Amino acid sequence: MNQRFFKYCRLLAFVFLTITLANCSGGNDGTESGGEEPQTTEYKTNRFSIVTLNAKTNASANAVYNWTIETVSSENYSLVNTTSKEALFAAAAEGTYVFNVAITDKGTTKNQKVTVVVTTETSELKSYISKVFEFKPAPGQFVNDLPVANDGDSADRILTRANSYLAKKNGDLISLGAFGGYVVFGFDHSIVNLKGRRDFRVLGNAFWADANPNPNSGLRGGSSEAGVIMVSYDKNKNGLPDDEWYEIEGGGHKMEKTIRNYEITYHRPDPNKKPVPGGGTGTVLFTDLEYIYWKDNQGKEGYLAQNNAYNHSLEYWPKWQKDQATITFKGTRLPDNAVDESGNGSYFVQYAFLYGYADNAPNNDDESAIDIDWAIDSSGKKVQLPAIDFVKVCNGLNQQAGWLGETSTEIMGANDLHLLGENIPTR
Ligand SMILES: [Ca+2]
Ligand SMILES: [Ca+2]
Ligand SMILES: [Ca+2]
Ligand SMILES: [Ca+2]
Repeated sequence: MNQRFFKYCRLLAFVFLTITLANCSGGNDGTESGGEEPQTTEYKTNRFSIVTLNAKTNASANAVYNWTIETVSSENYSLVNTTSKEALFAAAAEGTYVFNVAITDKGTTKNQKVTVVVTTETSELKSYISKVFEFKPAPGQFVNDLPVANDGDSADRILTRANSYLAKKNGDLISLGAFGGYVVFGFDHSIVNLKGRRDFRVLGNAFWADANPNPNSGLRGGSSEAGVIMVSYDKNKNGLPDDEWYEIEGGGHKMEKTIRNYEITYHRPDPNKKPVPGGGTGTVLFTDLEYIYWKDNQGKEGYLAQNNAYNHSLEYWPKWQKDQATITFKGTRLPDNAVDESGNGSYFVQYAFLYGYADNAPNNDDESAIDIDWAIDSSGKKVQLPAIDFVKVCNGLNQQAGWLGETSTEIMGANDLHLLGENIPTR
């Protein structure tokens, strides 16, 4: 075959490839323009989606990479892994984002431009939860009520119900029960980690006390039932929350009494056991002080007490788990935060941790908003995430607060602050 003809074929193939890729709007594939060692790579994507930017090179495994900003049309983007061959990018605003990647290999440095063209998505995105993937509350007062569980309900039916409570604009409360109970949910897009700003908020029913008997406490408190928040992004791109989780390190994480890798096992109450009734406060009486036995991995044991408050069922064990003799949960346990400020058991104040949890500060308080930059890995090291797709909330408190019963995180939704146009600086 003659060389010119061969060159012509290659050119044709290249033109065809370019047209095909250019037609793939919204795709995440890079299109190369250049010869064997490409100088410019262009990516096209939508807002609120994570793209892996790849330095196209034949450099050796020892090559060193350094991604820097060339020109960006807005600050509403995130670029992480900037010293790797592959960087991760996500933007909350349309525009053109140009980066330079310097590749140093065997003593020489080559520069390459990587351009990302971000366009607005074609279908409207929801600022709120799109799907609940898992709902596993620990036993508790409001389990079987929030959401409603009936005898004979299957775990699948309860998950569907949890979806009907949370996956909408104005959600309804669900309770995570005692320590460790959790829920996992996701969004129809990635929540971008914007620099210097908080990115999302988990909605709960926390409120500040308006009549703390101790006006000198100097701390904010009321009903604060901190749920520890974990985040992840869909690294394996299968749409499921089966990727690595990173915990949001809130104010309580830095307190001395916080216990990492706390583990607790609850034992299903024997329906024939003799209740151990106790006193109470006002109209709320303890019908069984030794209702649900628990044992933890710190050598401690105790009971969830049963009370007869009018607003919940007397059955604390999840009805859809009636065949399970025990339920075990693991996670970070925060220090107890409930203080009997009345001195006679009538008025407990649950003091809020400074920041970084669910159901800890009221929904209209900036301290209920979370910066993805607070994420840490399992060894406690800070991680850089471009955006997140999934959130897990676990009750972080193992505490009985007198007649209020066990402390239980409630949640009623979550919001992407960027999609809502809320601009809350980080701390
Ligand atoms: Ca952020
Ligand atoms: Ca996944
Ligand atoms: Ca609660
Ligand atoms: Ca609550």
